Parts: sequence; structure tokens; C-alpha cells
Amino acid sequence: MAFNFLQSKMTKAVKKASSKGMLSKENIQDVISEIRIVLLESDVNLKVVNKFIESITEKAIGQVVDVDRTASQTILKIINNELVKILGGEVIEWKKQIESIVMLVGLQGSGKTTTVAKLASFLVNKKKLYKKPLLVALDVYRPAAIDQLEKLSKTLMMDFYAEKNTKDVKKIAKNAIKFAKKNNNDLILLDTAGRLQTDDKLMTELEDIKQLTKPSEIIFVVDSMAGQEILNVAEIFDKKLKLTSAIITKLDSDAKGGAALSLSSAIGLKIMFIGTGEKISNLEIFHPDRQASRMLGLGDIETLTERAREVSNENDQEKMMRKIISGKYDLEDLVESISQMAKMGNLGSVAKMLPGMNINENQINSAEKKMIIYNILISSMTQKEKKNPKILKHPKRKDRVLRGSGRPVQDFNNLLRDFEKSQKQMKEMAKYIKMGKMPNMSGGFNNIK
Ligand SMILES: Nc1nc2c(ncn2[C@@H]2O[C@H](COP(=O)(O)OP(=O)(O)O)[C@@H](O)[C@H]2O)c(=O)[nH]1
Ligand SMILES: [Mg+2]
Repeated sequence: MAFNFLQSKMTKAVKKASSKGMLSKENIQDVISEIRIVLLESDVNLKVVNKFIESITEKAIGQVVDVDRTASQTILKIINNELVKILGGEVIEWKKQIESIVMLVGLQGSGKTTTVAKLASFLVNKKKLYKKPLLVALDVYRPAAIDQLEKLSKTLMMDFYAEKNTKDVKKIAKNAIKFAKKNNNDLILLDTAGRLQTDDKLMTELEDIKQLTKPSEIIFVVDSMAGQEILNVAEIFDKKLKLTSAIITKLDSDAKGGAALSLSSAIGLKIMFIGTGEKISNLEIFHPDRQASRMLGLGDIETLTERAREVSNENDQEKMMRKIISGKYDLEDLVESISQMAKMGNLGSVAKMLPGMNINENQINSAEKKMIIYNILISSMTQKEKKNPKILKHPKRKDRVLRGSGRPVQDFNNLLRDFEKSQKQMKEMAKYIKMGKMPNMSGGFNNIK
């Protein structure tokens, strides 16, 4: 998981402290200087480290005048609180506008283009905050950059805007906004160009784009492998563009991550999301408190519980069970079960630890794709058709859904086939349940190929 390096070292330092049971002033100094070294080794900014050490020293020394058994607990709590503060304190909520325009900026290779796709999928498919996003390619200098975003848009089945025969970024940005208005897009994501280092020409270009598009969010994308100089880079971007937040990418790597983690405390730029892999689903909300507990080796029960809840909430299970027994399983239920499969993707290694869930990566990927396609097809159907998909075999109905959804007939046939298969399984399951035997639930979803 994220920040492995810092986490393992920090845990060790804290463990040593708590094993002492009783702490004296000298012991506290020892623990604190050990933590200082860990932070510096992890590439956390020196100013941030000093600020941190100063505040824990002040609080710890004051606290432990009467040395007692709970001293190590007390100091752990102090360290935890200060760490949460350093990491930005609170979770940043996404501010939804009627029409949100979001600009992603950052150095070349930091992960902007990938993150545009991740963010679109997160806000639209997962959080359902928007309905009709538009992905705009404004990195015109490398043709491959446009193609990369185009491909991602296709995978997500989201609108895409680019102009391949001009390098006039200002004109493209203006046209993209015009296009979005006409096209009723409610979320516009601007993928901008980066450089290996900041330069005036790039900054002017980004300022122009900002002027012309008036973004509600300007997000700085930063690679967790970046060194200390990234803080200066972020400051330059912030001065010119007034950044609203940051996203740290590649936290699945074994980067130390300390420089990026210092953004909030060093220059006041709060981290909103973290990228934890190359896949579109690998984007997570940044929780300073959970991150702090992970670093201190206190674990992160909240994230685990939350993810488990996302995958199967009790109410949903009960509802599904009632539907199965009553034989009222319909097309929307099919998509629901497939979407649960897709959500497993976010569970990653956790899913592997749960017994009975032998789902592999391919199944998760194809479930993600299927869910998007099936949702599109189903949104072109009437309530009656969703409840009773048999009537969709009528050519007139089939034609209407195909035209409405713009999907090929093969997708349509796959959906009906999956439904029939799944319905049959549900009937079997109902039989079992009525007989008082519980079948293996995961088997039902696993068989959908
Ligand atoms: N492992 C991993 N790779 C990432 C992540 N985000 C982006 N990448 C990869 O980093 C590389 C550069 O990303 P790209 O989006 O093209 O960066 P850009 O130049 O800022 O647009 C690509 O190979 C991405 O697949 C992440 O969170 N984890
Ligand atoms: Mg790019």
C-alpha cells in the first residue's frame, strides 16, 4: 500500500517507544529524534519535519510530567494528531457545480492524462455526481498524447474533444467549451501539456487556458517519486494559476513519497486524491487520518470496513435475496451483481484474503467494461422491458434499444444471454434457499463470463 517506506520505518520507531511502557523525558527525546530521522529519510521536507518535531515535543513534554503506564499511548496519540495535521487535516469534499470545469496540470509524466480518465470514472460512474462528461485533449505537442486520451475516452464511453489539425491551444480550449455547452456536458476535464521542468511558455499557455475556460478546479498532479524540487514547482504553478488541490499518483510504487506528502504543510496545497495503480479504478480519496494511522502501524480498519460495505451492503443482500426467492430478478439486478464484481477491483489484495472469493483480475476488468456497456443498453429500455427482458426479443423493441444506445447487436445479445444464464442460477438458488440450504453466493457471479 501507499507510502510503504515511511510506514514501515515509522511503525518500527513507534513500536520501540511503546515497548518501553514507561517514558521519561529522555526517552521521549529518543523517540522524537528517531521519528525525525525516519521523516527525513522518507524525503519529507525539512521545514515540515522541523515544524512537526517542534509541535510534538512541545505537547509530549508538557503531557508526561507525571510519568505513568499510559505514557507511550499518550505520545502515540500526540504523534498521530500532529501527523493528521501535517497531511492536511480533513478530507476535501468535491465541490460539484452545475457545470464543473476541471483543469489538470503538472509536469510531464506525472500522470495527468491517466488521472483525467480516473477522475471522470470516479465522479461519474462511482459517485454519480455527473451524467455527461467531456474529456478534452489540450496537450497538442505530442500526437500520442491526444491518442492516449481518445483511447481512454473510448474505453469509458465518454465524450471526447480534440482538434488534430491545429496547435492553437487557446482556440481548441475555446471551441471545447462551446462544444460542451451545445452538447450538454456537465463535467469538462481539461488534460493539459506538461514539461520536464516549468518554463514561461508553458505557464503562459496554462494561464491562457484558465482565462478562456474559467475552471472551477485546477488540480496539480504530482508523481510520488518526485523529489524536493517538486515543492518549488508546485509553488510556481500555484502562484500563476491558484491551484485548488493536488492528486498524488503512483503510490503503488515503492517511492518514498515524502516530498509530495509535504505539499499541504509546506505550501498549503491539500491532497484530494491518490492514484494507486495504472488502472482506471485505481483512484482513492485521500484521508489524512487514515493515512496517519496506517503510517503509525495502527492499521486502517475504516477503509477495510468501508470497502467491504461498498461491495456488499447488508440491505442490498437482503433485497437481492428476497428478489431471488420471489423470482423477481430483473435486468437491473443483473447489472447490480456485475457492478459488485467491478467494485471488487478496488478491494485488490483485500479481496484475495476473503475466503470464497476466488475472482481474478481479468474477471474484474471485464466486469468493469460490461457494467458500463450494459448500463448504456439498459438506459434505453422501458421499465416494462427491464422487468421482463423476454419481450426484448421482439425486433421492434430490439431495434429501438440498439438505436437508442448506439451499441452493436453483439452487446445486446450478450446482455440477454448473461441475463438468462444468471436468471437460471437465481432460480436454482431460490430452490436451495427454500429447502433451507445456502449455496455459495460468489459462484453465481463467477459464472458470468
Ligand atoms: N503505477 C502507476 N502508474 C501510473 C499511475 N498514474 C499514472 N501512471 C503511469 O504513468 C505514466 C505517465 O502517465 P500519463 O498520464 O501519461 O502522464 P502525463 O504526461 O502527466 O499525462 C503512464 O505510463 C501511466 O500509466 C499510478 O497511480 N500508478
Ligand atoms: Mg498527458
